[in-house]
Amino acid sequence: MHCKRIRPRRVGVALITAALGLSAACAPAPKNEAHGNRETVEAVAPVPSAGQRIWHELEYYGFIHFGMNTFTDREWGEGSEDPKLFQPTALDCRQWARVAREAGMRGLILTAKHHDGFCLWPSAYTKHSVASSPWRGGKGDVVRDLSQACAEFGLRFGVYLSPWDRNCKLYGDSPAYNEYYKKQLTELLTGYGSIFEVWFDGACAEGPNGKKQVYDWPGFVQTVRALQPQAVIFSDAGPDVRWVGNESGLGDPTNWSMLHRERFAPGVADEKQLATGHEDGPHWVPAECDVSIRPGWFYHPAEDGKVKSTEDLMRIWHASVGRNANLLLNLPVDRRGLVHENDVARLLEFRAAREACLRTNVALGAAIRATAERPGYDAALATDGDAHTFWAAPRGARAAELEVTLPALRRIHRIELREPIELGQRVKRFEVDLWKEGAWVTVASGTTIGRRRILEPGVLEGSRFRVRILDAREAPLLAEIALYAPTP
Ligand code: FUL
Repeated sequence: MHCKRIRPRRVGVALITAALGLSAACAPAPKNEAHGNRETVEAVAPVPSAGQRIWHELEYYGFIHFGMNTFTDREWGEGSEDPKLFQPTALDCRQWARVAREAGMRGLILTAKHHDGFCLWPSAYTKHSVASSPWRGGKGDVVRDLSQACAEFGLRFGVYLSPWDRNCKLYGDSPAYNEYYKKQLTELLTGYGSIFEVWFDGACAEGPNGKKQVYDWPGFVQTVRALQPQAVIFSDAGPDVRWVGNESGLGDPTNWSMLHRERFAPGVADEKQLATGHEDGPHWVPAECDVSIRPGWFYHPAEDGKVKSTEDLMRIWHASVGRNANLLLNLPVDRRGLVHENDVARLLEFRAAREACLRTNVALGAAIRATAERPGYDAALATDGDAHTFWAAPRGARAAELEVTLPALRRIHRIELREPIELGQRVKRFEVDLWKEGAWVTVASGTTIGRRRILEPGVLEGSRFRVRILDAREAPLLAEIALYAPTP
C-alpha cells in the first residue's frame, strides 16, 4: 500500500505512537461468565476492540479506484490534469453497490482523493474537484452517491483520502498542508454518514517548495477518533488494521493479529513483519489483504481481457480470509462510471466458486471428543456450526487433541479451524490427522489459526479425523472444526 517509487521517510514516530495510544484497540477483554459448573474463560490480551470485532466479521469488501486516472489511463496522476477531463458518461454508484452486494462483499472503500489531488466530492477547500468538471454540470458528488448506494444495498462505506497530494500548493509546507488534509478528512467524516474504515496510504514526497511533507499522523488519527469513533483506521502501522505487506492479496501462513505497533509508522513498513504480525505483540492490529481484480488499480481499456481468473481469486481467498485476514478486492470503475461487465461476470463466478467450495460441512453435528476440556466448554461446541460457542482446554493446558468421527466414510477437500478471537489469538502450532488403514496419517499442519484458517489437504477419504494442537500461548480454544466435502 505504499509508494514503490517514493520511499517515505520515517516521520514523527514518537508522536504517532502517542496517537496510537488513543486507539479503541484497547477495549477491556470480554469474559465468559461462570454459571453452574461452567468455569470462566478469561481473555488473553490483547483482544479486538468492538469496532475491530465488527470489522473482522466483514471478511470481504471492495476497493473502488476511480478518479482522474480513469480518464488519463494512468496509475498515478501529476496533479496538473484539467478537471474537465473527468467526464463519466453513465456514472451509476447503485450499479457498483449492487454488483458488490451480489458478489458477496460487505462494504466498499472509495478513493475520494488519489495522489493527483482530484476530489470526487465538491470540497470547499480546493477547486480541483468534481465541482470544476462538466460531469452533471459541476453539481455531482461521487462520495454522496456511493455512500447512499451503500446504505441502500446494505453495505458499509469507507474512504481512502491520499495524504500525498500532487495538486495542492500547500503540500511540503507541512503545518499548512496538514490543516488542509484534516479539513478534507472532516468533510468526508461529517457529510456522508457512518464510515467503517479510513484507509491511510503512507505515500509521502516533496512539495512545490522542494521540502518533504511531514504528516501529522497523530492529528489525522485524532480527527477520525473524534468524528467516527467506531471506524477502524488502516495503514502500515494500524492503529486498528495493518497492511499485510504485499499488494497480491496474500496473507502469510503464520498470521498473528497482534503487533508491536510502536515499531511501525504509515509508509514505514517491514513487509515480512507486517505479514506475520508478532506473537508477543501488545496491540491487536489484524491484517488486511489488498489486491486488484485487474493488474492496475485504475481502469485501463487495455486490461479488459486481464481480469483475474476465478482460480486466481480462489487462491487469493484461501490466502487471505483462509489465513486470518480480511480481503479488500479492488474494482477499477471504467470511463462510463460502471464496473465493467467482464469484472461483474468474474465476481459472480468467484462467489459461486466460494460457496461451492465450502457448501457441505460433514463435521456439522458429528461425534467429537477431546483429550481434555473445561467444564461447560465441551468438544461438541466445536462442531455445532456456531462460531460464537467454543471448546476450551483446561486452565494451564497448552496442547490437546480433538477427534471427529463421521457416521460413514466421506470425501473432504477443505479443513477449517476457528478460534474465538474475542478471547485472544492463542494457537501456535497444530496438525490434522486422518485415520487410514489402521494408523493416523498427518494430512495438514500449520502454525497460527486465528479467526478462520482454511487448509487445502487435497481430496481425502475417511471417517475419523483428529486435530492436534501442539502449542498455544494460553489454554487453547476452538470455535469450529469444519470438514468440507467437494461439490460433485
Ligand atoms: C498505493 C497507491 O500508490 C496505489 O496507487 C493504490 O492506491 C494502492 C492501493 O495504494 O499506495
